[in-house]
Amino acid sequence: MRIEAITLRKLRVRLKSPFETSFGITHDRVVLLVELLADGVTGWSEVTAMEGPFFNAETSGTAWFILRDFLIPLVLGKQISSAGDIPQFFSAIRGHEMARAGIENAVWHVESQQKKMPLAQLLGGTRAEINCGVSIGLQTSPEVLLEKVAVELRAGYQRIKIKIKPGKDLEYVRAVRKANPDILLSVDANSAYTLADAAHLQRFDEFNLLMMEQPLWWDDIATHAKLQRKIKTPICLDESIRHARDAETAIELGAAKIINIKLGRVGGHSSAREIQALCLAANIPVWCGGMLETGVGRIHNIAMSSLPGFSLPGDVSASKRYWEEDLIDPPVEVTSNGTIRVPTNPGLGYHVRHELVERLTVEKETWRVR
Ligand code: OSB
Ligand code: MG
Repeated sequence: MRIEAITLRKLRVRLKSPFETSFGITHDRVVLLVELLADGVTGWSEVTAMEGPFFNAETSGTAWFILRDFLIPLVLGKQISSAGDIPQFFSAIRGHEMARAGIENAVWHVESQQKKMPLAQLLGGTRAEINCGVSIGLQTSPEVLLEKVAVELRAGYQRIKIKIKPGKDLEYVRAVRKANPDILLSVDANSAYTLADAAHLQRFDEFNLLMMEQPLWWDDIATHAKLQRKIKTPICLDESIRHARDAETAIELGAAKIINIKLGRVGGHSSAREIQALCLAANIPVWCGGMLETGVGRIHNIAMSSLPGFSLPGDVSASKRYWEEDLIDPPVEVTSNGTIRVPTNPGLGYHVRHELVERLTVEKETWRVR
C-alpha cells in the first residue's frame, strides 16, 4: 500500500467526571487523532499522550511536533507491504513511542480493511471476548470510594484497581478489601513512592492484592526489583516499560511479575505483540492498560487484548464510563459478566463518527503526497 495523506487533529473532550491520579487531575482529555489514507482506505488511531508530561515524558504537543516534523515525512508517499514495516521507517527516532504508535496503528487499521479481516484476527488474536476491569481515580474519602467500587461491581467488572498516593492509600484499600473480601483488587501508584517507603508498601501485603502497579519512579526498573524482594504483593510495571527490551530487563531482574501493556506507551501494535510474546514465553501475565482513550483508542485496545497471554482483566471499559458521547458508533459496551465482545467484522468493527470528530476538533492539519 502507499500512504497518500495523513490528517492530524487535536480535540478537547470533557470527561464525564474528573479523573485524579497521583500526578494530577484530568478534567478535559486533549486527544490527538490520526486519520491516514492509503490506497483510498482510511485508517484511524489515537495518540495516547496526555496534555502534560506527568505520566511519561510525552505530551499531546510534543507528539504533534514529532509527527509533523519527523514521523510523517518518513512515511508519507512511501510504499509499504504491511503495517509491521512501519517501525523500521522510524528506527532513527529516539523515544516518542506514543507519537509513533499514532501512525503505525492507523496503518494496521487500513491493512485490516484491505484484507477484509477483523484487526484482532490480523494481529493474531484468539479470544472472542476480553475480560474487563476498571481503574478508579483518587477519591475524597474511603466512603466515597466504596460507593464507586460498588457501582462498578454491580456493572459486572471483573477487577477493581484503585489509584493510591501517600496519605490516600492503606485506609482506602483496607476499606475496599473489608467490604469485598473476594474480589480481584489492585492498586496503581503512578510513581508516587520511593524505595524509602518500602516498609510502608510492605503493609499492603495483608490485603491479598492482585498487584501493585508502578509504585516507584516512572523510568525505573532496577529499584522495583529491590522493592519486589521486600514485598509479597506482585509488582506490575506500567510507565517504565517502553518496548520489549525493557520487558526483558524487568523480567530478568525480577522487577515485575505482571506487565501492563499500553499500546501507545510501547510504540504501537508491533511492539505490543513483541512484549506479549516475550511475556507469554516467560509466563508473565499481561493485561491491557488504558489512557482515558476515546473510542478510537479503545477499539485498538480491544483488538490487542484478544491476543494470547492477556490473561488478566484490562483497563478497557465501556465508553459511557468516561464519555457523554463517544467518537465511535456503536459505543463500546460491557456485558454483565464484565466482558467486551471482540468484533468479528473487518477492520476495527466500529464506525468513527466523523461529524462529531469535526465538531470537537480545535486544530487540524493535513499532509498529502505532492
Ligand atoms: O496509570 O493506568 C494508568 C489513566 C491515565 C494515565 C495513566 C493511567 C490511567 C488509568 C485509567 O489508570 C485507565 C483507563 O481506564 O483508561
Ligand atoms: Mg498505571
